[in-house]
Amino acid sequence: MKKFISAVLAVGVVIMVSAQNPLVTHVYTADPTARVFNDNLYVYPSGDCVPPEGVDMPRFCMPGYRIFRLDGGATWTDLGPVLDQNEVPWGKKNSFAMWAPDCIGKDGKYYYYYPAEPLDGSAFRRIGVGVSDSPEGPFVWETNYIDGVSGIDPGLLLDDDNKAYLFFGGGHELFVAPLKENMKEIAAPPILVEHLPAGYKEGSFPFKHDGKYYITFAHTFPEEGYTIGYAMGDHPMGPYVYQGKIMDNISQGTNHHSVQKYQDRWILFYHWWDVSGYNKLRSMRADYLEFKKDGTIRKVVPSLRGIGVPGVGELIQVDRCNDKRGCRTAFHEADGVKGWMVCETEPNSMVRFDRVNFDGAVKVQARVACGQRFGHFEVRIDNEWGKMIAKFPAEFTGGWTAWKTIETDLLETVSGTHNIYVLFKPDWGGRKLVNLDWLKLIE
Ligand code: FUB
Repeated sequence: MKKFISAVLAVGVVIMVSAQNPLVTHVYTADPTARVFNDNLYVYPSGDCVPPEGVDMPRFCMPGYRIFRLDGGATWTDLGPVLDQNEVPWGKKNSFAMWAPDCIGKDGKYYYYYPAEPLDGSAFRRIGVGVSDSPEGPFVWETNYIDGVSGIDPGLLLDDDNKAYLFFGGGHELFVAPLKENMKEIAAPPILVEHLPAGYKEGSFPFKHDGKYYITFAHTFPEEGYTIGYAMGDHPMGPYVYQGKIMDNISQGTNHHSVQKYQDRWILFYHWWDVSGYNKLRSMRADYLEFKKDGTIRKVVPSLRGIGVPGVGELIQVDRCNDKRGCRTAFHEADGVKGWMVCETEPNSMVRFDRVNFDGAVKVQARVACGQRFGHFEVRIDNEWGKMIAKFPAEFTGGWTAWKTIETDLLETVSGTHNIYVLFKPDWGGRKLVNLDWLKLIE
């Protein structure tokens, strides 16, 4: 059988980026499936793009996939492209139809599942698979799609007995089929996942927790639009019992997601389009998720803060704060990169940013834009009146949009993880102190 390896990954494009929510902003990413392999947290998203000139794309415009790995506490490394639309052996060229993928590890091999538009016109989408010795690829792509499966959004479950199941489907129905030992064929025809509520459903994601099987799915209610719902069962093939919503509708856009445990905490990965302002140019995000004692799930409220625990050398994006008082956060564009800043920093205003890892830090940097010279801002730990660990005088940078990185020594050695409080103190009569983009600990 003719097979080929995705050559693009071999080019080894590696870009380091760092973020709280959204996880990355240098490319649009959607449908994030997170997996932990060899203690590393990976995300396998799809990718949105602005349709190239001449491409008439009323739906999502999605040319291919990339892989991301969490390095340190808050740095998502872009491992580069993994599969381009025109490398799909059985796919229609330039179809921009590379919707939500998944990846699963079994017996030392990694299997990457993805939907694409088939060349033979036999369905809207078929699902293909590639295999690799590494979760980072390169993958050897099967020459044909999985026979007997047509639909979108593959979601994989590997049970404790090493049997695998493929969930898929988008529309009013979701399906599940057991996979053969080879992970490339289904072992029995797909069956309907029954007893789910009526309405449009897609993006099913199966997982197991405390002996129970869960299936989560994007679900639309007529008045509310996309939400994330979930159901629980005692067997991977069902029956499942609907339990309610994990996330309310956050905006009129899709809500494909995944649920993953990493370093003892459960995380919901999902996407939103707040960066682009357009619901077909999405950005992946993550927030912590909690189970109640009876195994049901507490609703997740989307935050800008997300899950990152920045340490030395990583950006502390204080604009994605846990709490603030007397100041605002707003979009700005610095060096061509769109981001957020803390601004309108009135006397005694404050931002709180939880979970910063101080191990090894001796200095702290701040990215600021400032149009005056009076007052200072200070960084304290643990509470607003806690130990002051840095003090920055207001420094005129050339104006409120002229960005500059300033640096100072930490006033005390701090170790471990602490919540930080940034307090803005303009001199008497000053209305605002500084625009602050980020802080960074330095060794
Ligand atoms: O990203 C394209 C499609 O939109 C996905 O396959 C669906 O789950 C929805 O997110």
